[in-house]
Amino acid sequence: MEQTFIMIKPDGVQRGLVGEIIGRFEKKGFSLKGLKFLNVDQAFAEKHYADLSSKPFFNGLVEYIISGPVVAMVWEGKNVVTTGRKIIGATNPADSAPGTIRGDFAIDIGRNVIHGSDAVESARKEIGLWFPEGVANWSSSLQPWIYE
Ligand code: DAT
Ligand code: MG
Repeated sequence: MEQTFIMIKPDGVQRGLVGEIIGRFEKKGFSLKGLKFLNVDQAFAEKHYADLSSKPFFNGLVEYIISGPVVAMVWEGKNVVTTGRKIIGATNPADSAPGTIRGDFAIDIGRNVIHGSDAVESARKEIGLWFPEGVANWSSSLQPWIYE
């Protein structure tokens, strides 16, 4: 089954949105496979966002991600990468539809509350970076009520 990497950024933690965000993925029917609450350092944040290292906002982005603890998660389910991105909403909260996490809880692009992998391949890379020890092995007993 497909997996994605989801991270609640420091602003999401500070603003008390952890339960709300986890609840949205849970209620959708996705399965939580990995979860940790941690601070990352500059080198780690730069690695996570390596693809964006040439962007003018890169240094500010790294400073933001290391400014407080984050919630790192692995979620599993059918099409979870694409659907997870839809649940999160557009990168710039000015363009995120109401009903999405960023549309409901964010205003500025540099404080957009949450990260989600943008493709199956980047999800695989990000899960490897954030969860080198692996994730939990379980499957929900509700699966027959979620999948036909
Ligand atoms: P996403 O997080 O939706 O995958 P991204 O990977 O293009 O978006 O960029 C990573 C983060 O960098 C994004 O969540 C917020 C920040 N960012 C992106 N574009 C930006 C811009 N033009 N100005 C400031 N910050 C930006
Ligand atoms: Mg991205």
